[in-house]
Amino acid sequence: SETETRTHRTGKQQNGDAMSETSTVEDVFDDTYKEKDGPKPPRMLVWRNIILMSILHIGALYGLIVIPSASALTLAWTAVCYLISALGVTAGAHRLWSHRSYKASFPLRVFLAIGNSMAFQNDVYEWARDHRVHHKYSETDADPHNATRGFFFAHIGWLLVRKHPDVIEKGRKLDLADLRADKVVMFQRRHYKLSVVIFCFLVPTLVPWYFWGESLSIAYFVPGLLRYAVVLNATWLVNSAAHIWGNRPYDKTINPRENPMVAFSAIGEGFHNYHHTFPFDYSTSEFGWKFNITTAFIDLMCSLGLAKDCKKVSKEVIMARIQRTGDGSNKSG
Ligand code: ST9
Ligand code: ZN
Ligand code: ZN
Repeated sequence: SETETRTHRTGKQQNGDAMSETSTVEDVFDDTYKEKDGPKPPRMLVWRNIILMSILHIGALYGLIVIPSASALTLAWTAVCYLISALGVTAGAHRLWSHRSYKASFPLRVFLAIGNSMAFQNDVYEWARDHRVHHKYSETDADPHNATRGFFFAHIGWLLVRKHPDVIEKGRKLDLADLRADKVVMFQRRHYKLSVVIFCFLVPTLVPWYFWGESLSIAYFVPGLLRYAVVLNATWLVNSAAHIWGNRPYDKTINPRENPMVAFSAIGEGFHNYHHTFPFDYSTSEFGWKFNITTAFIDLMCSLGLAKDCKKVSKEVIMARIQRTGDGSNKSG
């Protein structure tokens, strides 16, 4: 059921690294792209998104205020929803579908797609397409959340304006055949809106109401809106904070950084200097389960026979890279 895709040599490899790793997707930085000269296209606000995102965040603030009135079970359920939706992004859209860093069986892919709809961050196909252009054209006009445009743009601003034409132009040239061949990805894309209504809003709200008599309002605002907004912001911090603050032990020539606080809230996705250096590593980090629930989850899935073929960079390659391009801050030596 898993599709094999073309194998690309990594750009870093051509630069003379003693690495043998290859990447199966177009997630490798392309240093041949040059931004177009001349004035940048005007910024075009998308008022619909500005209004919806404002309403969401006001609703989430209200959810924060009513936390003391929520039952312990509802709070536990909120944590469960956080975890499932976060895994749908980290283990699903990111490590599996954007980077193909491991292989997942059909039932696991169904679970991850449900978690992904619960996270409501665009369908897997669109998410992975934007994410592959982000890696390939990092910090340029063709990067959807180009962090050189500042914290706000990288965090949420990019979802409130029309995309730079280069994002779409370069995105259209990406090879996404592996995604189109995945029936779970295409099914989620076809039924995306309905799946979001069910898994992002109805299920989080109705479970506490039906099973332990929580008020519909608290169930809607806490495990529903507040949980959704927190997962969004934890995700966006990888694009904003982890592209601005932190050490660069693996490659000091790129912007992405190691940010432990982001790693914690994004269940393992804040080791972002490592991740942009070795995008195909299933763990997105050198340090195993440390701040990395997602890696623990994938390892558990492997032990249950639901996942396999995890790609991992060897210690020797990591050490050689630290020596060659690191900023000297690494503590693993
Ligand atoms: C959200 C996404 O929040 C978050 C992603 C974060 C990524 C983080 C990565 C970090 C690493 C992983 C860490 C995970 C940590 C998780 C922690 C969990 C605790 N290539 O889009 P349109 C085409 S979403 C090729 O309308 P505009 C497109 O197909 C939040 N083509 O562009 C279309 O073609 P056609 C909820 C592309 O008009 C045409 O272009 N969702 C590409 O500029 C127009 O597309 C929202 O808020 C591409 N890359 O509008 C809605 N892109 O016409 C967000 C586009 O032929 N989106 N195309 O069909 C929008 O409303 C709009 O996209 C827009 C831009 C307003 C932002
Ligand atoms: Zn990044
Ligand atoms: Zn990535």
